[in-house]
Amino acid sequence: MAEHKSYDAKDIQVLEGLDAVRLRPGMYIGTTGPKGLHHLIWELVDNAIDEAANGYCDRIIVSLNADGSVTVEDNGRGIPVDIHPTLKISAVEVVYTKLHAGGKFNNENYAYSGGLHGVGASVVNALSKWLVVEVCRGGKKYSMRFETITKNGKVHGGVPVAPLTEVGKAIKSGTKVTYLADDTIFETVEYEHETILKKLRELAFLNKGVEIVFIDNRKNIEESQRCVTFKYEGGIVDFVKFMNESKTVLYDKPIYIEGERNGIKVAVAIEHTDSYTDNVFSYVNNIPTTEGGTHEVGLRSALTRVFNDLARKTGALKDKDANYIGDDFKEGLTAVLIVKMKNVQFEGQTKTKLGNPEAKNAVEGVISDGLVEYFSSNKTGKILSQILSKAEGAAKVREAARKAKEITRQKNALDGAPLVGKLASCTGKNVENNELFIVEGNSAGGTAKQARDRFFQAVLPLRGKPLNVEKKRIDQVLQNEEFRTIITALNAGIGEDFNLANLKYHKVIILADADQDGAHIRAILLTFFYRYMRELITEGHVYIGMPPLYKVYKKDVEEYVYSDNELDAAIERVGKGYGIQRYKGLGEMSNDQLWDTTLNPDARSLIRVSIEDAAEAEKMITVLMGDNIDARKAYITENADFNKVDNFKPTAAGK
Ligand code: 0RA
Repeated sequence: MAEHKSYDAKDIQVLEGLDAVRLRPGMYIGTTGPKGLHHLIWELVDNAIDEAANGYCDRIIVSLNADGSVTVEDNGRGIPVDIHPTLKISAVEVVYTKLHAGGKFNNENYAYSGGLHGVGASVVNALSKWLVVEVCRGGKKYSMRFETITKNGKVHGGVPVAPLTEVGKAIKSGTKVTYLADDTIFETVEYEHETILKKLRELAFLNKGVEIVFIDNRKNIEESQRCVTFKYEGGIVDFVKFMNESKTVLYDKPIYIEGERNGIKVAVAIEHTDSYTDNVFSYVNNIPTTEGGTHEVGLRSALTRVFNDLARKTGALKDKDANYIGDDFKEGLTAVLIVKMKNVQFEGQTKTKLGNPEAKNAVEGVISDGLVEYFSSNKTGKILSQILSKAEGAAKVREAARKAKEITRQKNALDGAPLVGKLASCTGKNVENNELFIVEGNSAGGTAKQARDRFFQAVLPLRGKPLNVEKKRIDQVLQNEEFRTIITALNAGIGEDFNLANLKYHKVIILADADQDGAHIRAILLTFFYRYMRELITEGHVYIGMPPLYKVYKKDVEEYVYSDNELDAAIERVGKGYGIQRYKGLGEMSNDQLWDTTLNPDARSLIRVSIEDAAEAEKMITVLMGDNIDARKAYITENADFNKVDNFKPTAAGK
């Protein structure tokens, strides 16, 4: 390799920005865990997507290379190579060494970019051991390399090895970036195939017609998974169809509406199914808005207003009838909403909630007009009547549920008795410290009751599998004893009445066996929380307890092992003459063992459930328990090992 003549001191001063990134990576990419690592890819892909969104590029290739580096390549115009008038360095160099440099080269269209939330390619450079960019533009090919170097005992990230250099001719144009993430910065530099696959598929749905290729050339990847191409000419209409694959739809073709108001671009695809729950996904500038926000409020208002009007006009609602509410049209709704706008403000716990008030009116306006137009045709009458009768059913059940809830409330107030028998509550009164263990099975529940610290740990054993909430309406859920017990124990209500302020336990810990049944019970409980107590998850109160799978022991050493991957290492540590005990279920453990491994806050490991985990659990339940047998078979085959603890990725390891 060539000798690394870096720029002189003056240039390193210019690089102070990048050193700041290395000093506090969290400020720029959120975390140095797996999420932050993957953020590097999204940062570069965002830039390529911007180029595609402006119509200059229709193919993006993301490759995981065998040496651990990542390449992101596009066939856009190529990053400009001319010398910046004041900085006296090439535009390429500016892009990779200046924080937030992207804007300087922006034209008007470019400003919608997902890159708005992005901190730019320079952050990727700062956090890489090396980065090489190749640009093809104007018939020429250019290249530039950056490295993280040590100078006078100090580490500097992303230092140019030489200025941008012409290296040959080019027929087409485009940009190709390859970087190696710095393993001294990141907790792990292992990329997750599945995470990248999902995200790239999502981006392909959101950017119709753009071909996105994912190549995984790492050692352990099966031949059949090495190369995947996504390209959806139908965009979000295809996305909705994809999500409804395992469901029974009420009409064949999703309704698609797009338009622009006050500079805000809006597009939505909508399709109802016979399910009782909804799946609404929204994005702002390609960024998922998991917590919703003003644009979703606009969508809801449009649906409520237009469908109520149409119900009156067609006589589905009589003069004496009350209007439907938004939830009635949301039942069974699958929708993808995308908004593109400038000056985006994100709010909420995870900064995934759109705050801009102007987005509500724009979305509501575009979608209302679109729906009115769509249903003014005489060809759409049947679709309308399907939607209206679905809403009518929802409204009836809403009323029934209200009554059922009233009964439940009265019942709970009257006979706490059966509950007291099951729930072993704790004596401490500080709800912030208190923990509720929801334990699979009576026998494990009994052990947990014996083993726990009664001061702050309560135990609720579940007898069998709780009712599968898929395909159940809220009134049926409320009649199920297991769920009633959970609702009563948590004390915070359910659905619209859910109020976190009344929560009795700030940690709700699901404790199930590490087998298929246990995974199923976990998924059912998560789906229940996701649907009826979502805040419990978004506010970080739900955890998965991790019982050990094995104990490796010898005379006076013993080591507990929580995943198959760790077993070999533990055996090695314990050394010759070891024995192994395998725990098939929680019920096999003694009081002391359960305390030492799973209950004791100083020793146990908990996984905090994120909203993404819960959504994933719901999806698993929908597919596994839903109507579509083929989809179910396919899912089971693809995800045969649905015990994997990492279905529930740790977002914050709790103690
Ligand atoms: C600004 C202006 C121009 C190209 C780009 C940005 C650009 C940036 C990236 C980042 C990754 N791939 C990219 N492709 C293009 C070109 C302006 C012009 O040609 O006039």
